[in-house]
Amino acid sequence: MTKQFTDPTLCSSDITPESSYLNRRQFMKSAVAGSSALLAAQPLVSKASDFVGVDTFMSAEESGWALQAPDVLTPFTDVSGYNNFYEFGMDKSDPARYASAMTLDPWSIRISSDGGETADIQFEDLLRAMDLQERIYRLRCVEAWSMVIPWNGFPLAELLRWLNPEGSYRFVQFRTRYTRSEMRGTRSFSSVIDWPYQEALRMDEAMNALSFIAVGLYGKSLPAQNGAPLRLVVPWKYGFKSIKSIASIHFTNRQPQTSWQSIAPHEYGFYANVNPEVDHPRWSQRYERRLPSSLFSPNRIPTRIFNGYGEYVADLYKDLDLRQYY
Ligand SMILES: Nc1nc2c(c(=O)[nH]1)N[C@H]1C(S)=C(S)[C@@H](COP(=O)(O)O)O[C@H]1N2
Ligand SMILES: [Mo]
Repeated sequence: MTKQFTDPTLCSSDITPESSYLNRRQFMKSAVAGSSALLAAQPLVSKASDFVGVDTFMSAEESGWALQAPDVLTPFTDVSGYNNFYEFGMDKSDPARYASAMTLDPWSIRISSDGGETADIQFEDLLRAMDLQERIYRLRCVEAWSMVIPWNGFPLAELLRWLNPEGSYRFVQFRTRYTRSEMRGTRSFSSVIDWPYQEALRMDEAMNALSFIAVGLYGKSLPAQNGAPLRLVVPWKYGFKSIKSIASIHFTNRQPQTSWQSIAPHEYGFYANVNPEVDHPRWSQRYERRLPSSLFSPNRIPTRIFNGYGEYVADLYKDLDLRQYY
């Protein structure tokens, strides 16, 4: 008997088209821990997630869990070739072409708080402190396309606990690195964003078990275009919340401004929860195009509230009018 899929960490299955990924039992055996390996785009050590008790390294058959029909892993070429990373241009192919100009090593992250604490941490040190695991999540862009991506990384909650700020704060704010000389999109006249790119979460959202920091995908270190060396992944929110190439983290009690909200507040809210009932002013959010798709097979599927993760996150918003707080 096949159980209906209900887990947020979609179970990897033997149907993935990625041969390297199919062989991951092998790579797991041979993989060695180490952050320099990571920057050299070698396989990451991945630990099966014990999140909700599902071994993501079992095949669907072995584990008795099955993928939902539309939730097939998006091939690596689409995940790393069709991107939004405006720092490197506005076309979907620009990030893959230009993001490699970004210097990834060394990479430090400035930690600060309203209380005045500041510290700089090195990405390598952070990586050494964290246990890596895999999470397969749907990613739903506000532009109404979506993918299914196998991320490697650690829960954001683990990172926040490790940072252990003094006092308690209501929000956590993130900024992307901003190096104008390396980011051609930021020098463009058509660039609309007030750089650096900024995002933020309410603390209870940040501490939710689904909020994740990715340092890899498909078992390899993150491609630059996907937000190397570390980026946020918040699978129940529109993709623009999942900020890439994080250079600073700030703990605050005031709700921070976020980049898209600043550009068009009536179109993009602070919450940005995936919601088929609340349309974007210029287009419907009822359906999404699941990549890969083409003119002849558009692969159009209905969008689900909270991107299908309501079971895990709906409680966060029980007192909120989702139409008003979009
Ligand atoms: N710094 C930064 N982060 C960003 C963006 C961006 O332009 N700059 N685009 C966002 C948007 S709109 C989406 S849909 C996702 C896309 O992530 P992916 O390219 O890894 O699929 O990244 C998000 N994070
Ligand atoms: Mo997006």
